[in-house]
Amino acid sequence: MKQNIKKKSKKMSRKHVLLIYPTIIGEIPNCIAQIASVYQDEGYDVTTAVNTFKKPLTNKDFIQMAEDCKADHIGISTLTYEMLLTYELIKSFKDLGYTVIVGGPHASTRPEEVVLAGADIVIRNEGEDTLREVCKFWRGESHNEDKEELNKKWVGRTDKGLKVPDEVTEKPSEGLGSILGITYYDKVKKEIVSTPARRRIADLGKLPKPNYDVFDHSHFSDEDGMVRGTNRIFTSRGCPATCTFCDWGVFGQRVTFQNISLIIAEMQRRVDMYGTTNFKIADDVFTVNKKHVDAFCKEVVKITPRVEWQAQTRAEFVSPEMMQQMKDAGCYLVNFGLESGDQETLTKMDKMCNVQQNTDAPKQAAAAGLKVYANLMIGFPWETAKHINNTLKMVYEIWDDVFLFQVSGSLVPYPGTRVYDQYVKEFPQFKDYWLKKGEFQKFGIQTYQNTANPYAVSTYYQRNLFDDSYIQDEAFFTYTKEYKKKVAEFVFEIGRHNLENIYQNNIIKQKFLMGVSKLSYYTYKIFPKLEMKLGGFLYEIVKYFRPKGKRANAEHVRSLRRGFGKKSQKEFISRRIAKSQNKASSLSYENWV
Ligand code: B12
Ligand code: SF4
Repeated sequence: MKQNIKKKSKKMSRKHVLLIYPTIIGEIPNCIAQIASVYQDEGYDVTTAVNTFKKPLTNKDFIQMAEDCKADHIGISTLTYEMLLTYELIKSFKDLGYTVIVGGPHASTRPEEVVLAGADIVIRNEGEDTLREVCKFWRGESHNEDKEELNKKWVGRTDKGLKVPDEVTEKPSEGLGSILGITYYDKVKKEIVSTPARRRIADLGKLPKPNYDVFDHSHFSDEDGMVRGTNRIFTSRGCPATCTFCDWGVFGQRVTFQNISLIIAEMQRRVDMYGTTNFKIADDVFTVNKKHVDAFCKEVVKITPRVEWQAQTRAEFVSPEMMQQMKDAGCYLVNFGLESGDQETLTKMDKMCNVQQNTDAPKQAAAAGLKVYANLMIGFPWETAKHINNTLKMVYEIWDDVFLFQVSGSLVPYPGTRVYDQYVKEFPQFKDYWLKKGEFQKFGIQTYQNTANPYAVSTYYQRNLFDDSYIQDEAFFTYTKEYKKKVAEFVFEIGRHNLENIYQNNIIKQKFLMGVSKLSYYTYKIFPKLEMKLGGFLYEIVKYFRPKGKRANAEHVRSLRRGFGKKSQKEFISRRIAKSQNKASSLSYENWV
């Protein structure tokens, strides 16, 4: 076995790390941009490998890239889906003698599993400070085979499609025991060790700037030249809430804030360097602190040229004044995590807000002239048709205030969430589903899918109305017939609402697309594969006849369809403002569009 291990050269003066984002994405992943900066500060050269819609990469490609850049070691970021592929990747790298360091949401919640899959070190939660310490200790080139030990830990896992790694790294464990926030296999103790959690990084000002120059921009650029990802900015980390369905493990409940002048300087840097002018504030709850919002709004208008931005938040953390202030400061869209219009469901999911607040917030935002997106969730195991009815009631109340309800809100029990822990005994079919081969590897990705032919991998209705397939197929939980029927009604109402807004001046198109969606819905119910085959085929035909240049990439059109296009955004807001009493807000809107 040992002779198969390819030793990495120890003589290179500068070390080289290959950072991998294995799950498909359309923008520069922020975690890799952050981690790349830390590595560079620590004296490493960095190459990145991101699995993108424009250039999908396989495990073979990642390995080739590691060989090409002569990487000393590999860093991998993990989400929960397609974990088996990531585990195969880790295994392949280990077979070749690389040392592998892993972080991200999945590794943070299931660190032992990742070590069992072969990783040398798992960095849990916020990675910057921990990685710096690991870099100091890093001596990771010698290997030791200890299959026997791993075998013991592996009991009950092999039937889930995972293989026992052949060897584990010995050296990195030396001295690692004193580094907080990591998990690794300790050769001396012969066990997996998780050191105590590290305290959250209090001063975000000390974080290095994300490095976007270590990515191939051609894989992320929009038709209008924007490099996707350079527009995502954090002004805070963490969320004070503890929703039972949310994987909030990486940042936790403590909210830490970035210094306003540093945020503005960073935004200006991105305007100057990448021409980014439309920012997405990625904070979990941007408006959690009034003073922070106030200070941000006062400063963001100083960026030249003036930028527009959007943010996401919770319903109880906004007021009419704050919405107006944000609007006047260039905000054009607020995305609310409303989740439900049923009080029992809100209480049981620990949302810590009520239906009234959920109804008021979109109204306040809309009255200020902001475009509103709203996230709803369905599929909780306690829900009945009555709960969905109540959510629909709320939907009708805010019908004119919300531009889009998002299409992917079926409950997925992420590991580490309370929903997972509370219900896994009652619904054992979803125990460790990320380790099961097949469909479970792809969950959560259909609606987001943006391949060359999206309709070959997801149904028309899932992408255009609301994706209830996990509920109808009972992928995670079981439901009554009555509930599923009500969910279908919900899907069509959400779809009708969204189509009305996206194609607001074209009733024929609205009706036609609703008809196609219904056809797609019922075809999928009876012949799921046929729907996608047919959809994929028709899509190819439409693509063939579409005038050249009209559709350079699927992502762009998707953005337009979902209302990101300036024209539809402007039309919607003008229409809504005309309806609203608050005429004043329309004036400032014109100033910045
Ligand atoms: C912005 C965002 C997106 C953006 C951009 C994603 C990106 N990766 O940049 C978009 C809209 C594209 C997106 C899509 C999706 N997202 Co998202 N997203 C987020 C959000 C709000 C912030 C992520 C982020 O940029 N954080 C900032 C960086 C710096 O933090 P980080 O990524 O956690 O990385 C730190 C550590 O984890 C660690 N680390 C991470 N990787 C590595 C690697 C190494 C080597 C090391 C040493 C350390 C390390 O160090 C980093 C610095 O501290 C999080 C929620 C949250 N607050 O974390 C959800 C979140 C990550 N998304 C989630 C999900 C489910 C999705 C989707 C699957 C949704 C869907 N149904 O399609 C897709 C997946 C797309 C994909 N392939 O990434 C879940 C993941 C849950 C899970 N267990 O898998 C989260 C946690 C939301 C939640 N609370 O449930 N998302
Ligand atoms: S408010 Fe949002 S980010 Fe915070 S715990 Fe709930 S779902 Fe997660």
